[in-house]
Amino acid sequence: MEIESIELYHIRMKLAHPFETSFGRQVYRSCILVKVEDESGVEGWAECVAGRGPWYSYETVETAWHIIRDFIAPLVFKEKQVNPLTVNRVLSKIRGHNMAKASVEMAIWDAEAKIRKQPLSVILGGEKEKIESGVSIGIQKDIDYLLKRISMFLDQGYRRIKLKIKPGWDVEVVKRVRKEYPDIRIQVDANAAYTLRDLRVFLELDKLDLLMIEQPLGYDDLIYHSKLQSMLKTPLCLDESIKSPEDAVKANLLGSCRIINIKPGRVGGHRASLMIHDYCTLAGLGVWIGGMLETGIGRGHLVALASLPGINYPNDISASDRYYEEDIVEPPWTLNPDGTISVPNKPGIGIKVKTDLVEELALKKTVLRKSDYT
Ligand code: OSB
Ligand code: MG
Repeated sequence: MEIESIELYHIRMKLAHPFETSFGRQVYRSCILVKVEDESGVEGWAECVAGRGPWYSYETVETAWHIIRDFIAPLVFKEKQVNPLTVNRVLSKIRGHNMAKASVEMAIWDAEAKIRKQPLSVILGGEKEKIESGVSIGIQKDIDYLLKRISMFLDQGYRRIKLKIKPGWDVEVVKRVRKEYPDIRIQVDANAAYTLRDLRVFLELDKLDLLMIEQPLGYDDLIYHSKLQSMLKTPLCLDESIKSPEDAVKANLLGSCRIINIKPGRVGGHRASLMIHDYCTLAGLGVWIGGMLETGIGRGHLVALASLPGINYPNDISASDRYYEEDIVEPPWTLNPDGTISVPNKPGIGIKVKTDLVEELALKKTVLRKSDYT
């Protein structure tokens, strides 16, 4: 396809419930929606998951806007033809900024699937008709309130509970939850809040029959995670530390984790996600799809990836109403009573974007046209 225009919307949406992690508390979520259009008018949508501030990663809404407008768009417009497998090579000139690159790459995947009139899941190689849904629960004001939320999500059918932890909200909390629910699947996510000096915390968590401990140590680290993994029976799962397929290989060679959480935004898009998925399958690592509180657009991309055959743990892909009162897609994403989400069988990401609502939510909007750059 030939990309004629790239439209960007900076939107901000109020979360149905504030989301607190070790790196901060979010009441609103900001992101950039990306729409690409080809020469025949086919549209592809995706979402850039960089946040307001550089807390999860160094990228922000503002850096991503700048990188897309001033560097990614010109590189894409310069190509006579692009497709989801070649666009990565074009963008590899830009160092880092995976979230910015991923958003354009993923919009091109959606457009490609629509051109072929096939679901995105199918052109990615997905096979599952339903994906397993877990829920990620932020740090709460007290344990009783946390227990209430857990019981509500379990009633809805979610297949596993992920608890955010940080120093001061860890062993005691998780012990209490495990006592209340001896048999459910529980995992924890520290978002890099600890160091090896906190070994005692992890030795305690190791006794609680957790599915995994996600990103306990430094956001860039592989070495200390390898030391920690060798001292625990609970699998470590890396999130922040895995920024490319090569990082996944290094983590496996070093023994830094036994499971990888793939977020397409963090690794640079669907192509890199596929490579990590395939590598995990070959290497015998666990693998699942993580989330960044995406709107229904980003969620469509996550659902498609989660349909890949090697995904073997529940995903951080919950229903629309878990994140937002009103999602920007039609139909909204819903949870089946068995704790799964159905993979759409419509072309592309398989949902309709509520463009009026997107326009209404936009704090900033721009249309980049091929003709303006050449
Ligand atoms: O570490 O997985 C994380 C949300 C924002 C930033 C980082 C993370 C998360 C989540 C939410 O855990 C998962 C979801 O989107 O449901
Ligand atoms: Mg995480």
